[in-house]
Amino acid sequence: MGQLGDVIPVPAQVWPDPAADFTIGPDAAIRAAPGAEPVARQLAELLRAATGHPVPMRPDGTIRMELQDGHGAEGYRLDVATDAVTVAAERPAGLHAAVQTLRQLLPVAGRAGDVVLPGGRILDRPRFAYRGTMLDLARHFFTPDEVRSFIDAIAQFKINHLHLHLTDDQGWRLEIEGWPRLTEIGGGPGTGVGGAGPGFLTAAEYADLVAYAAGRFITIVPEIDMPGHVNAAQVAYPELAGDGRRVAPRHDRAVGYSSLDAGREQTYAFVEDVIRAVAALTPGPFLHIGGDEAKATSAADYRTFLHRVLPLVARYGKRPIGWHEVAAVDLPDTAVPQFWRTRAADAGVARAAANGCQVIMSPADRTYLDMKYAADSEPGLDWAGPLDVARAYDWDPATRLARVGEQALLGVEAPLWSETLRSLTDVQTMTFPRLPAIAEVAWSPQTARDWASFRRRLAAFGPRWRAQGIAFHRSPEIPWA
Ligand code: IFG
Repeated sequence: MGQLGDVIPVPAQVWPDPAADFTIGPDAAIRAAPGAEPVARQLAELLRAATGHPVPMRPDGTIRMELQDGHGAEGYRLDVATDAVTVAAERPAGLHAAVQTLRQLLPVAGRAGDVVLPGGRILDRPRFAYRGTMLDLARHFFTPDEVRSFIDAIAQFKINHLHLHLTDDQGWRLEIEGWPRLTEIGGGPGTGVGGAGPGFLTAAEYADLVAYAAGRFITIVPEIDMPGHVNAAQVAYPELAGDGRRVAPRHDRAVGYSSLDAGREQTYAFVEDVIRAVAALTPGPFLHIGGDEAKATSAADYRTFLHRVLPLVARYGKRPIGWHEVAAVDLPDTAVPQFWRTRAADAGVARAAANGCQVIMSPADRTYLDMKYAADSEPGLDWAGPLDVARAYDWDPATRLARVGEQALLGVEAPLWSETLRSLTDVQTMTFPRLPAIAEVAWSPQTARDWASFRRRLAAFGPRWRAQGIAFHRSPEIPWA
């Protein structure tokens, strides 16, 4: 049995009490307060799988789930005593966070009979509200089932946003009403890097992923990348290529060669149709408009484009997120620049932060999960240097970018670009174990974080991921159990 605090992300406050262990026996039952039932049912399933006991929901249950004020949107209190286990949170998301903590205290092997939970109290809440990862479906498409299994895996580490990179030069992966060729062609055979990534999400499949993620308290953030990274859209609709020239499909890894025409009204009719359709399918508050690497767009046209498009996102009820280049214009304070380069300072982002914008930190040298683990490892790119587990762990988002401090941070996101990925196994191997490191950076107090403790806690996940069928990189940095 692990210790009460042997959890990733490490909880904010832990008071172990070895005299207060709780045994989940054959008569264990769960009592859920009104509103706590859906998460209580998730806990019941986990306890049944771990013990083999029936663990029914009963009013006299000694495993209690309650809703009470004072814990913030995702915080919780967990009390393990000999006679009862009590989980208290202000919102169901906090109850769900407590369940992710509890499940890490359960034995890896299922149906283990009676299970002893380590006694004591945890008082926990996240440092940052936005704790995300990103899956690039454009360079290589992953099926709804593969995305659902990815959602299950990341939810265990209290990740609460999944950014889906749906469009790029090599592919368009979400069907848009009124623009069928975007996916008929942009999601058709031969699309993707190396042509190995065909496929697309129907509106219904996307809506199902949104619901599936919400059941695990994960908000989907859809990205339509523009004005650059649009070759797939232009192949499908040559009129979007400005001078109407026919555009050839692209399967290579180059970036920065395509641009919508900021001077044509047709561009904005297209963009508005897309934003309207994506916003209608997305209950979450954010819509990502990309904005990165617009090297084929003049600086003046880039600003013209943003001045037309940012208000469209607001008109359809969403907060715009953009890669940090969007900070070239004065952003509304509802807009969220996502910093992704490796530099130590960025004047645009600092200005946006000074003007009240919140920032998502995705410095490539610390968070890009498509970076190789080591110079000689496959798959992955290496332009931001190899990224091993220690580098993904050993940084502070509040001091990473000059003049962008704690108060300006919405949170942290670890993007996984798929140019070099060809399977769900590749996705899992690049994600685990680095995403748990970044999840702890995003959830836990900086003062509670410690590499020696983290690598020991991480080692326990080897058997857990094997039991779950999740591939992971057996980094030599970690003393795997
Ligand atoms: N930069 C590009 C991505 C991808 C990435 C691979 C951003 C915001 C390099 N843009 O990162 O499309 O190609 O590491």
